[in-house]
Amino acid sequence: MDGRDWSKFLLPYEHAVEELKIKFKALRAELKIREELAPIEFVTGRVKRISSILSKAKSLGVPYDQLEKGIEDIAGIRIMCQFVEDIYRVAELIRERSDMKVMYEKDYIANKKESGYRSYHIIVEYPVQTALGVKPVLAEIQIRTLAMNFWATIEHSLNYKFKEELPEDVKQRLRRAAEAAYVLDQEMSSIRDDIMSAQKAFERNSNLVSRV
Ligand code: 0O2
Repeated sequence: MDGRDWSKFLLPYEHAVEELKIKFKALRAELKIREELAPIEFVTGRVKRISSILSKAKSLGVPYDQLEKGIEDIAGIRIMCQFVEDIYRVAELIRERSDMKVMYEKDYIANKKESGYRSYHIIVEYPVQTALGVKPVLAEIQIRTLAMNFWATIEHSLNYKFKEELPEDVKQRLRRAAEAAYVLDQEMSSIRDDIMSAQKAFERNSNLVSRV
């Protein structure tokens, strides 16, 4: 493929990322109005770089004429949540949508990756309206807490700097850091639960007092 062919190939993915970002940011805004503790903190998106598409295709053995089906994260969306419970809530909201079709899901929270990586991935098929008609493209939606994102961002950049040849002791420390991030997530959830229970008890007491 030359530069022009790549631009044509990537166009629907660029549209998909832009549209999905707008849609999930709108969902975030709506939930912020409707709910006291909205589940979405922030949303980002990117189209995979050509060099990354080619190296992933090579490592997965995907032929160039099968990139659309073989590489599922050319269009990528990230949704960051405050709490682990919010991740499953957002996944449910995605399943209920009629503007995208869930193809499959990967729960790297219940089943963390060897590196220590945790996130919830949903592969969706999203219909992009092009000048030539509807073009369905695959997009990967990664849903994670702020702590999971903190860890994944740093681990990714360290791997990139060291060309995926991190020394074993560094990998081990990163795995431990991933566990520390997960313990932090659990503690934050527990603090939230305690505050919510205390607030409910306070509201119940206030109602009783106002009735007297
Ligand atoms: P980039 O730069 O984010 O685009 P598998 O064959 O199952 O191991 P597969 O099929 O590539 O992996 O899909 P998977 O597991 O859903 O992971 C795809 C993306 O998840 C990655 O994209 C990363 O964004 C993220 N990810 C997965 N594992 C790790 C990890 O150990 N550390 C970090 N930081 N991110 C991870 P790319 O293409 O690797 O990179």
